[in-house]
Amino acid sequence: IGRRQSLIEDARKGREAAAAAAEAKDVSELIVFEEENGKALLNVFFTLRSSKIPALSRSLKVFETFEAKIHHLETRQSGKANRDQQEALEYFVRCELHLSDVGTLISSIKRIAEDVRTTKEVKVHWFPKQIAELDKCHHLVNKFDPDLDQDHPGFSDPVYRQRRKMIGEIAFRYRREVYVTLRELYNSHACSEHLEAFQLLEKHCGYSPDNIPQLEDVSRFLRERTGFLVRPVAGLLSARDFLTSLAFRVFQCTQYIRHSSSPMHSPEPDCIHELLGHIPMLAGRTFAQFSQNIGLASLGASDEDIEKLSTLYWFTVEFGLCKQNGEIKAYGAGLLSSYGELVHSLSEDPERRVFEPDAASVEPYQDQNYQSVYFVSESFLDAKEKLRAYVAGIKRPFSVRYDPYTSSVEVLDNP
Ligand code: HBI
Ligand code: NLE
Ligand code: FE
Repeated sequence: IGRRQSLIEDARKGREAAAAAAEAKDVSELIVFEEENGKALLNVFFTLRSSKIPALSRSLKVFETFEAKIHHLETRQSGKANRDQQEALEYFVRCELHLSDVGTLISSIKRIAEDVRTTKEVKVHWFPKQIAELDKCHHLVNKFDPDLDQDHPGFSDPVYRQRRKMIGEIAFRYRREVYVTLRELYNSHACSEHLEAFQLLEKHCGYSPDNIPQLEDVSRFLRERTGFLVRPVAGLLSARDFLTSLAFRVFQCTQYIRHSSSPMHSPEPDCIHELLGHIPMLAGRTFAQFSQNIGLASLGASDEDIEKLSTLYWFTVEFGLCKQNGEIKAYGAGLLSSYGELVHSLSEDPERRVFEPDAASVEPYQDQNYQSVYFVSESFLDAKEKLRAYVAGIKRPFSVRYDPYTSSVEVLDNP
């Protein structure tokens, strides 16, 4: 409360000073927003019509009274006559003083001197104009830093100090850390479709280390690229419900962010996973079609087939690898959102097999840690073709067709 009152007081003084400065003629003002202080740089020009010595010292006394720091003091010919018919001197003082003292200093000088002119540069402390800019207000006061303050109760406790340091670093780096680390890794680890879309997302959708993009913007972007829409979801859906929405080119996006103690891997989907992993991939035509086809195959399918389709989804859309120009790259969203697993998937450690839906759909998997097996597709077209052949083998007493004009599914009876 004390701090707030003093801010209100500062603001009041500031307004009064501004009003006083406006009254003083010839004040040209340049406001410079910067991050240091609320000081003004003031240039004062005046003449003293009486050539008696005390006139100058009296005027300098004014600067002293306001604790103005004099940067420059110059005496020069003014071209005007003083009362003794001698040429008057003009004085030029450049000083730094508190913003709220500017007005009063100028009026005090005016009482003693003549032809007073002033120009000033106002240094105003930068402040955020939008709530998102609060992220720039991250300067810590190290008054109670247990590493620096010998009186701190934890100063002699190294374990406590280590823990404090770690918590502090996490708070600083979280979010930025994941984005910046992943973005760097994409160059060598991500497939070309992901890299290409990611550039567009940075350009058009607010993707950046300091910003979490809005679903609205992302959804608009995807609609223009592949007709996919994103909708918010509170958490994990049943596999059937999740796959169903894919049939309509709707992607369900979680809204929360992973715990900051484990930035490199999250066992569950979070907004980092959706935004950095899935969204760029859904901007590609063939991949979008592949995803929708898994969804269409799931409509009305038996529980066993849902299980297989969601395993297929797991080893492709979530953890798939593919060949590109003789190299293996990641296209699975679970890899592209986890810098721990992205590196692991292309390292020596895991096993990599050629993608075959019959095998991939029954391969056991766990969702707590990095995978031990990945499937490598020749290309998205190849994966799509293999999926088509696999889906043709699923028995359903009907078939479905998606009508993009009406965003609806037509059910066709099988004879
Ligand atoms: N729900 N919200 C959400 N996000 C997913 O990625 C997701 C899901 N439910 C099930 C699921 N994934 C997996 O079973 C997929 O293999 C289908
Ligand atoms: N492991 C992934 C990540 O850390 O981003 C999320 C996987 C969600 C299925
Ligand atoms: Fe996912």
